[in-house]
Amino acid sequence: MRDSKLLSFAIFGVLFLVNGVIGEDPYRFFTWKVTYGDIYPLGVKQRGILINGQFPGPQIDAVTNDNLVISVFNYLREPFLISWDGIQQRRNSWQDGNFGTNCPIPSGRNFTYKIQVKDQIGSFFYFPSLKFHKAAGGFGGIRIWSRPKIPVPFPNPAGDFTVLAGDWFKTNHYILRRGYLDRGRALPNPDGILINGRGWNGYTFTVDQGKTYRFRISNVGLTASINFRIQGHKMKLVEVEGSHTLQNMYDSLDIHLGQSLSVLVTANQPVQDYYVVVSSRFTRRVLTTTAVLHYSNSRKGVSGPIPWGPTTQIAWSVSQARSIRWNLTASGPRPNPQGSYHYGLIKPARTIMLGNSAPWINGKQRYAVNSVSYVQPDTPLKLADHFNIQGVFSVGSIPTNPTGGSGYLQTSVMHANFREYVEIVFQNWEDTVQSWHIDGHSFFVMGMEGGQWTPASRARYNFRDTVARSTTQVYPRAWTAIYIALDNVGMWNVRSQNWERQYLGQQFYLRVYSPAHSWRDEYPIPRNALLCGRARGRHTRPL
Ligand SMILES: *[C@@H]1O[C@H](CO)[C@@H](O)[C@H](O)[C@H]1NC(C)=O
Ligand SMILES: CC(=O)N[C@H]1CO[C@H](CO)[C@@H](O)[C@@H]1O
Repeated sequence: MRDSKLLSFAIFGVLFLVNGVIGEDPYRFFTWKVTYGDIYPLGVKQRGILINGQFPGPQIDAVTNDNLVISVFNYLREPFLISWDGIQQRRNSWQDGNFGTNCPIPSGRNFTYKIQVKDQIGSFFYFPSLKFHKAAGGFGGIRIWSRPKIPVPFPNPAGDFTVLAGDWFKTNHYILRRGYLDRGRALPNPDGILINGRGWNGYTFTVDQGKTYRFRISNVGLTASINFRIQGHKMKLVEVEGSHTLQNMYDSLDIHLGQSLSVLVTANQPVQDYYVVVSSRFTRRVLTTTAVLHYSNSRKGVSGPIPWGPTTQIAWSVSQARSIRWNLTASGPRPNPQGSYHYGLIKPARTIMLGNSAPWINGKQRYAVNSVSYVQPDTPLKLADHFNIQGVFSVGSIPTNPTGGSGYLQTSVMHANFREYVEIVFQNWEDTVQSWHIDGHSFFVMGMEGGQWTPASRARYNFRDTVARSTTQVYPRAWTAIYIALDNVGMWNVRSQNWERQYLGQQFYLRVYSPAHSWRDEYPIPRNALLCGRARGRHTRPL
């Protein structure tokens, strides 16, 4: 039974590769100018990072399998890269836009990303990955629509809103970076929350009474989980990072760092304006901001008390997380194992356990995974690997289980075999909520619970209808376990979505490796790849 299923996945895989010719799908072209610009999101002037003059940056709309050609012109005085959260970059970690995969676009230069949103739907976002630029903007929403013939498990909404929300600092990003992080000092608390780049009642969503709207909400913040709610309105959850969910109703939803989801909201209340509220979660001081849900014929502004968020802390959030399930009968592209709902029937080949910690190293605050605090090499790992440049990294430079030892600095790369099916347990012994992301893949969230994970914990996994997503939270002194099909050859960033932690070392790269070196498994290096560090002067094609 199990073997015949695996065989059918394999056959499907071959057909997929034979048919999956990149040239057949439509192209969409974007030209982005990245500049500094004055922004005043919390009332004080800050140097923001704008894309085509906009903060947040422009929305990307795409249909499943579209090819996106995005030319980025860097007019900052610093090197710059954009990464694409949750976009799987199949066979193509060359376009992932982290320092481990790409050379930074130098000041005054340009680079053209070529990205195919293969077999994906859903709500995602892009962000600047280097130098704490994310604290200055440079992020924007990505919507991947289903192809016209693919049924979507809910009626077409009357409108589709992107909500980019998150905590924000009034301090400029280079001071956060140079004055705090680079000196080994933890960041101060954030100053507020932004909704689409605006503070209190700064942003308006206009709706017609009686109609239903989709809100795609991403937590693009730096350090805090958030809670989202709309005064007087219930929300029907329909999608989480590309998985169509069971359509449960919620009064409010927790969204952890880097996570995205979609809800449907029907404007079924008396005609007036209502608060759209985002507040920080699990922070000592609760930060709150509001936007406005404006009924198109309303003459009455927002009024009444701002609805409270959940007052109970962890238990409420955990039980809400468990209620988020996959709609097994909804159509749409599926995560691997391709075309299958049977992720729970396949036995993982091994278990990797990742423990986060906050060690002091050489008198500086750092963050670590299995005691290793990641340091940037002088050359992107992907290029060092491709050109076989020795001494940049070594595979196996991070243990696959927590060691309990004290923290140390290392350019950490973990080995994995192409098509390996792996269980990863994120074990959190700290007092803060963690948020973990894996590039190039989506994974099944099997379970989360307090305490230490043991093999007996598997008895309480969801083997049937959990969602596949690319970012999962891990509660304080608790674990979260995932199953992941490593079906995408490349050099993939595994990171904390807390940007202070990511910047100070809570990340590493997973090198998903195939000895076949076939273009069926991984595209060749792009002709326009920037070459830097010890890859400078090499050639992207053999001479
Ligand atoms: C799941 O999707 C199906 C098919 O589109 C839809 O009819 C159904 O209402 C959904 N079920 C739930 C519980 O959300
Ligand atoms: C679209 C575009 O103008 N691309 C330019 C980017 O920069 C290179 C040189 O670095 C030019 O050759 C391209 O024409």
